[in-house]
Amino acid sequence: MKTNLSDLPEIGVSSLFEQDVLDGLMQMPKRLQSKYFYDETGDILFQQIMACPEYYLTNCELEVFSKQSSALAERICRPGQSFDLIELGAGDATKSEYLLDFLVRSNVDFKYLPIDISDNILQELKARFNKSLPQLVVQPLAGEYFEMLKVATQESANRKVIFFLGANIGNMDKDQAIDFCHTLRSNLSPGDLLLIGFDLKKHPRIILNAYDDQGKITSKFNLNLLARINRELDSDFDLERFEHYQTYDPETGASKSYLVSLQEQHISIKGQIVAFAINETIYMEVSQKYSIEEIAVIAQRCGFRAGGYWIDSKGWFADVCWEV
Ligand code: AVJ
Repeated sequence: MKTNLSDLPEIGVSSLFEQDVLDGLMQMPKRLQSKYFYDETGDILFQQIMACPEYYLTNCELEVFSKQSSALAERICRPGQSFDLIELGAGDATKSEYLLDFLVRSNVDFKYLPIDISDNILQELKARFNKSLPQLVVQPLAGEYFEMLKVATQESANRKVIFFLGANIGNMDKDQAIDFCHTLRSNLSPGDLLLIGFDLKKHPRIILNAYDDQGKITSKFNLNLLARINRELDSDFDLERFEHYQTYDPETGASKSYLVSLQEQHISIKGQIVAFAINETIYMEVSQKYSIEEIAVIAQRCGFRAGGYWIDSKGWFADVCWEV
């Protein structure tokens, strides 16, 4: 049994989660960080989102991986050279599974290192792969992307292939995405590869609907962060008094989610009082959309060489390969 620092009973010390929550709710305008969505309930809700008819992203990327796995494999492998396949934000790895399966069946020599903030989902993933792909070496790393990437790098000198799929990069705004890719670049060596999944700009209504589903799962997903704060930071949010509100701006490509306070209210979190005005918002998450041209600019600015891209048949989602 692995213990997280945040699980330990505190002795006057506050967890990073507590600091980030209080910090964000003291800001004007208020905000919370979307990386905290993924507790046990959040993982389940996100899996339900991926199964929503409106949430096209997963199916589009699945199509790329299922129909073009041999082309992807060819791009990734070097004859006679083993490598480490490191997946950032692996989640349940439904997309990469196709390729992993293909690589294993082609007797490619590689190790799979999934990195995720959720230790819970990684344990599930490992158990599943041990059964379905017993020959695959899986070494899960639970934690923040760059901390875990350092751990992975210290342990082996193999060529690295980094996967950052599922439009996880969309949870950063454009400037943060560029910083992130820059940092990634500086952690890689010549010969290493990066494969990133970008959600593309498309009809604004399709994007808005993907984050404002009829079944209200996205709303539950957002509200679950308040429930998590209630559970872990003994606060008293009443989820009925907040409402999910989604926007999409076709000019910037940013789809943002908010929770709106439906009344004036005071919330106590770890003994601190946070005041909400009626209609005051908490900015929860950005899901940034890109054009192929914008993606090419990011690669160039971060010092990567473009190494091809794969797009689904609708033209809605791109997996892009960059070389160091
Ligand atoms: C996991 C970041 C790709 O932004 O599309 C889905 C998260 N939030 N619905 C996304 C999410 C609301 C998702 N990513």
